[in-house]
Amino acid sequence: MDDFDGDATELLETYDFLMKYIIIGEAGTGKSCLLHHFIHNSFKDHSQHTIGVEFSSRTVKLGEKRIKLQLWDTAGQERFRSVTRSYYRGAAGAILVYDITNRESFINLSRWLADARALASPNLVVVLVGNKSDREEDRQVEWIEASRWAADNNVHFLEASSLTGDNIEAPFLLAARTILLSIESGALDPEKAGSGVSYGDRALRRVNSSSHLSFGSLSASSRRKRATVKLRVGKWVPGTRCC
Ligand SMILES: Nc1nc2c(ncn2[C@@H]2O[C@H](COP(=O)(O)OP(=O)(O)OP(=O)(O)O)[C@@H](O)[C@H]2O)c(=O)[nH]1
Ligand SMILES: [Mg+2]
Repeated sequence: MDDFDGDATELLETYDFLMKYIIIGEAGTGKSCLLHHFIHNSFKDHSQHTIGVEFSSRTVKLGEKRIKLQLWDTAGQERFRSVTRSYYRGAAGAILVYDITNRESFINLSRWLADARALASPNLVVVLVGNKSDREEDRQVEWIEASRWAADNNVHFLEASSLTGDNIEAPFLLAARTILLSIESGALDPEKAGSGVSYGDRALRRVNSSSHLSFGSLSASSRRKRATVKLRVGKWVPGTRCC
């Protein structure tokens, strides 16, 4: 946790950007556990199927920017599909989860992605997560196959374990960094309705005082001692949009 400076319980909730994320994928792939580990830094014992949608949030730091993530953990079960879909609207980021020990959850990814792209922000940033990487002996989906699928579908990809905590923060930070870069390039306008991002009061104050938002700290973040974008993406997909 040294390389990560986020605290969901902070009293002084100032932030530069507010970003909406959805966590999607088949039932039982470990979405709730992934999110629980990200928020509480521990494995969620005895996780039950999510009923509908559950909300949580955490503020993270990327370079000089404080970003509040609004996280919508959706139920994977088919019977909740119409309810959960209604939460896709205006999401800036999607964490798309499959279980590396369950081939079915991988086969169905296309459907999840199509739904998300149809309903969320037009600039939706998707990070594919192959969860349960601790269960190597039960693996049914090879890393190379998933990385090809990710490249073909223009999404980021990594494997993680909600049990051990391995790579648990990377998907959330990676999506945030990609979204920030889109804002910087002008591709994404936080003031546009449905963008999935809005300015926090910290950013507005800065805009007022300088009329210009600088993201220089992002690209320089890896050089900074307190850099927070130290993503462990060893299993990265060459040619995808980030890093
Ligand atoms: N070994 C291992 N088990 C995991 C991991 N993540 C989740 N699990 C287990 O997988 C099961 C399902 O986890 P959940 O987080 O509830 O799954 P979900 O995707 O939220 O399921 P729905 O809410 O029904 O969509 C639970 O029994 C967890 O203990 C992991 O990284 N490794
Ligand atoms: Mg769940």
